[in-house]
Amino acid sequence: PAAPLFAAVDIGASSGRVIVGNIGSGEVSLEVVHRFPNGVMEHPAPEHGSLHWDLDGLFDQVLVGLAAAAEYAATVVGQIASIGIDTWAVDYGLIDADGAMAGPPFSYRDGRGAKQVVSVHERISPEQLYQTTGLQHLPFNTIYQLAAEQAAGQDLTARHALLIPDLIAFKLTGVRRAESTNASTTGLFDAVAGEWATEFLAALGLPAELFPPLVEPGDTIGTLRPEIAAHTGLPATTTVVAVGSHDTASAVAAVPAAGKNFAYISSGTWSLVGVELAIPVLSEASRLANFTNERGVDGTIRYLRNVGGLWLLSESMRSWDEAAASAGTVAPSLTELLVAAAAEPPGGPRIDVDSQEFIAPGGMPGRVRAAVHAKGGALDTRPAAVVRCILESLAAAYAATVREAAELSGQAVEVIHIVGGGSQNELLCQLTANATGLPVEAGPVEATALGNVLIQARAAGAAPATRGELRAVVAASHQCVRYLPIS
Ligand code: ADP
Ligand code: LRH
Repeated sequence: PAAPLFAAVDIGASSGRVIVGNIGSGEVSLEVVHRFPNGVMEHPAPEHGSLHWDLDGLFDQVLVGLAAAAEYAATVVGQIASIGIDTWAVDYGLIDADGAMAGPPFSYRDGRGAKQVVSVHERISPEQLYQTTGLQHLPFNTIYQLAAEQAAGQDLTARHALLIPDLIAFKLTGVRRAESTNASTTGLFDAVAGEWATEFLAALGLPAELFPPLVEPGDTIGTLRPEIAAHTGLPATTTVVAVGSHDTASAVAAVPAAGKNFAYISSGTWSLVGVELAIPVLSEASRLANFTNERGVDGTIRYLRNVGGLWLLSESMRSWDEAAASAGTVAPSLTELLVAAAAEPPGGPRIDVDSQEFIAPGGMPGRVRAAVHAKGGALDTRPAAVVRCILESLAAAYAATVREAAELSGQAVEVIHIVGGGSQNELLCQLTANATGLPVEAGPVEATALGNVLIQARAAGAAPATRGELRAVVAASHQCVRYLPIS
């Protein structure tokens, strides 16, 4: 029979890819068969101004990628056995009984959630919320976005809220499920029981059936709808298998750590900085430090903080690109910027990368400078200086977060693993080693897709059982780059 292959659909806030994973003799190899850009889009008139994801466009790209996966499988005499889907967290689409979607999903960068924080907290106190969900307070958590739907008069009865990966799985299979790692980012999920926090749905007047039944990573969601199989050329038997559908859950599952005493930084649009635990930390100190207890694969706890990320850099670059285009010039590339930033003197001004003032798009270099000025500092307009400020500030935030994660959880940390797109940023990795005083192991870049593939492979009996063994498969397949602290 043809060798089983596993297709990972991994869509981040800045780009998506469809990757085919092949497991063989203790190693895993990946073939990227399709890449596509992603980004927030502003709603066209008459609703001009609100921020959304182009879900229809993304789904078209998923289909292109799956067709490419089928074609690739044929060339290596393999067969796609299953598909796993992961994306960023918290956002969702509303689906009616017929499966129709009420407009493109909102992006968490839209300000509508922040406007509902006070009214939600009047009904459920922040202490109660944390006791049950263990979730970091972020103004865009699903719970606040749903309150915004109510405030806008949106009819939520007879509808399902499907988080983005669940929505894509629904479009592929017709089956409505909620995968638990991503459900844990809603603010409506009980971190200890591993179930929906139905008392909070009731307290907010949300329908009890708003979310579909939960599934765990490794569970089968359904089989491809016949028209999707025909369209993509995938076998009619291809299943969609739940993985850590929260991209960060898949990334953490594939951190190539050898022992237990490690911290991870999943570095992309955001930086997810923390440790893996067996049970949640729901203390008042943890709430005040704004740490989250998100669910990981195998019921683990991803004890982490969502720290600002490379959005600050990519959004700055977008501004410089726009300015250069209107001046008829060309802005420096990412590589050029990082080389120039590395030559800047250390110890310059820093910003609070977690500040809410950086969530919305637009004019990022100006906002970074304004934040420096607000603290009495000065930052000149040269892109290299701005990039150095962003990276120094990120590294300082990583160091503080790793220290606090260890203190609040009691988990010892001897090494930091950086995975995701940001693991290629040598300056950021070195600054992180310097700021933490710990060795940094960088890579793999595609940890999220690896975690996605490995959980599917394990469900099919093609990968080992324990998380440690899965991590060993990643370590055997990937050479990390090591950065030692330089004082
Ligand atoms: P997300 O999943 O949130 O879309 P990724 O994990 O794909 O994010 O990471 C994207 C980020 O990785 C970019 O914003 C960029 O800063 C960084 N990056 C990508 N390629 C490189 C590179 N060659 N060198 C340094 N940094 C890179
Ligand atoms: C990273 C991520 C992160 C969430 C944010 C909304 O892609 O999923 O874990 O906090 O997006």
